[in-house]
Amino acid sequence: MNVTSIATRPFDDQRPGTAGLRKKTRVFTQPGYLENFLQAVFDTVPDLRGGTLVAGGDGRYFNREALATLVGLAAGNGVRRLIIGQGGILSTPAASHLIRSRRADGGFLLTASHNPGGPDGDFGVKFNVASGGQAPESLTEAVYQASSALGRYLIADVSPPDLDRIGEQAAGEMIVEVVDPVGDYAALMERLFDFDRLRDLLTGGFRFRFDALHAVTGPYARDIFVNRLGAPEDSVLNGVPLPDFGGGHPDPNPVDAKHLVALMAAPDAPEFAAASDGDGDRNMILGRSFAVSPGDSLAVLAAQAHRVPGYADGLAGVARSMPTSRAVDAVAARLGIPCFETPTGWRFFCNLLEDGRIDLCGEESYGTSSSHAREKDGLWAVLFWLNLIAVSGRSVEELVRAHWTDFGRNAFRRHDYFVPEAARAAAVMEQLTGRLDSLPGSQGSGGVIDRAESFSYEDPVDGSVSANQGIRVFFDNGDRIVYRLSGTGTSGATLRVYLDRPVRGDDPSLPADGAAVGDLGGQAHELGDITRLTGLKEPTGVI
Ligand code: VG1
Ligand code: CO
Repeated sequence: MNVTSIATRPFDDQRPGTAGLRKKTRVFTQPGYLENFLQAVFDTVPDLRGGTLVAGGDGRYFNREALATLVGLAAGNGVRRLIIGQGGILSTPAASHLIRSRRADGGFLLTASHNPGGPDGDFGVKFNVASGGQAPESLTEAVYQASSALGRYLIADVSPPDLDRIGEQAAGEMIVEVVDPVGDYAALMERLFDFDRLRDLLTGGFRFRFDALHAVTGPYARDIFVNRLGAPEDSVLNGVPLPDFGGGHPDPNPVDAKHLVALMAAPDAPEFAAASDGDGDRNMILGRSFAVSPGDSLAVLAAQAHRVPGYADGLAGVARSMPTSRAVDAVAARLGIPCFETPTGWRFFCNLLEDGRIDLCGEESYGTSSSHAREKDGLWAVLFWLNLIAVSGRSVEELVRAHWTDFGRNAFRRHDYFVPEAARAAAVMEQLTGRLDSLPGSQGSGGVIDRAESFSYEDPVDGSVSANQGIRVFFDNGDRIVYRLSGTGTSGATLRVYLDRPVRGDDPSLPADGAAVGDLGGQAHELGDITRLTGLKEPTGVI
């Protein structure tokens, strides 16, 4: 096998964000760009030499070409075995599971998640470690440092494998093993959920729709819902993965997937609808004319987990990202289990999961999962909800409203401000940071500010500290506002403002959606001086 060392110049923008390196596709297709980043990972994780690696992606434009490059780099860097999903496809949770079940030394996930795909869209690469979890901050930082000083990459001259043929092929001295991307994952779901009850539900007249949004979950949903559970064929919408996701924005939330919200508001609406994102790790759950807020979803799943086979023995603990609504905290308190609060990004849950401290965790950005994987998992959440419906005989709305009555409710909404000039978004954070000491005592429209601080997290497992993870402002009436900058965008900057207002149980005078936060968004806008600093009079996105 001929390995060539190719001289390269470093790129200065390869610092991974909230979940991997995400850039415009045209940035990734520049000569040497992908090669450099992959080489920086190989240089930073020497265990990959002689080891086993998993690779696959969400099927977006450039997926196959990037995998061909990875094959050359992996062989050139001495990887012994490279396991790839057939057709280059692996959902993020399935890849995490495969890394774990095959005891691989790591994996490359080719995805920019819900960001649009195509030559004018986005592409991304995420490196996951041997536990199946996202690389910790210390590792992504080391990769960035390596990328900034890179002078060469190592590539083997091997013919590209046939990614559509299941089985082993040689790529020089490396073995490429093409595997069914769905089978192992579906079998894991069968172990966690009551498939008999689910089959009874889905073949018994219960009408449901799962929208794969032309992204990676199509083949998974088809195998699980149609083949294994007997649901009618038309239960799975947009089930064929397309390189540009059919021109859509594969982000499962009521704004980007408003066609599903409309479907669920129609007179002949099915009982249940759900969707997942580009790489299959997010989920949106809808009942008839009712959208489940992600923080509520996490809280309901935690409160009801004992009714589902995989969690019948109880939960060791739960966790939520800091900006996520505090609904699950009340459940943890009732169950007498710990509730951890982590910075945004799934990587911060991974140590807690690995150490057995938590079993369920979630984020406000439509991400929920459990100790069965080290990534969030869209289809898992859908199956969990269906399992609860099957055993309780209740609808989505009934389950959520009963939860509110029992535990109280945290109304939640996120306001996003897309600011083309990144420095103007950063200015909002800077001026708030400068005022942290003087904010307590000032009066908002609902309450007085109790506490204002920049969130810093100390990982209880490895002691690492992550500072500046967002600014949170607490009011004496229970309201909470959080400000942070997005770390997944590929242009400009997005300021995220998270609004959390505790309200009385199931109060029929309040809207069932995020509008129940009332005037908190206006207060947050004023407090952040957002109009003056960014020029935006209102949020560019409300989710
Ligand atoms: C966003 C979400 C965050 C999520 C991340 C990756 O990050 O807010 O909760 O973990 O996306 O999800 P940010 O930095 O833009 O707020 V995914 O499905 O895009 O991998
Ligand atoms: Co995703």
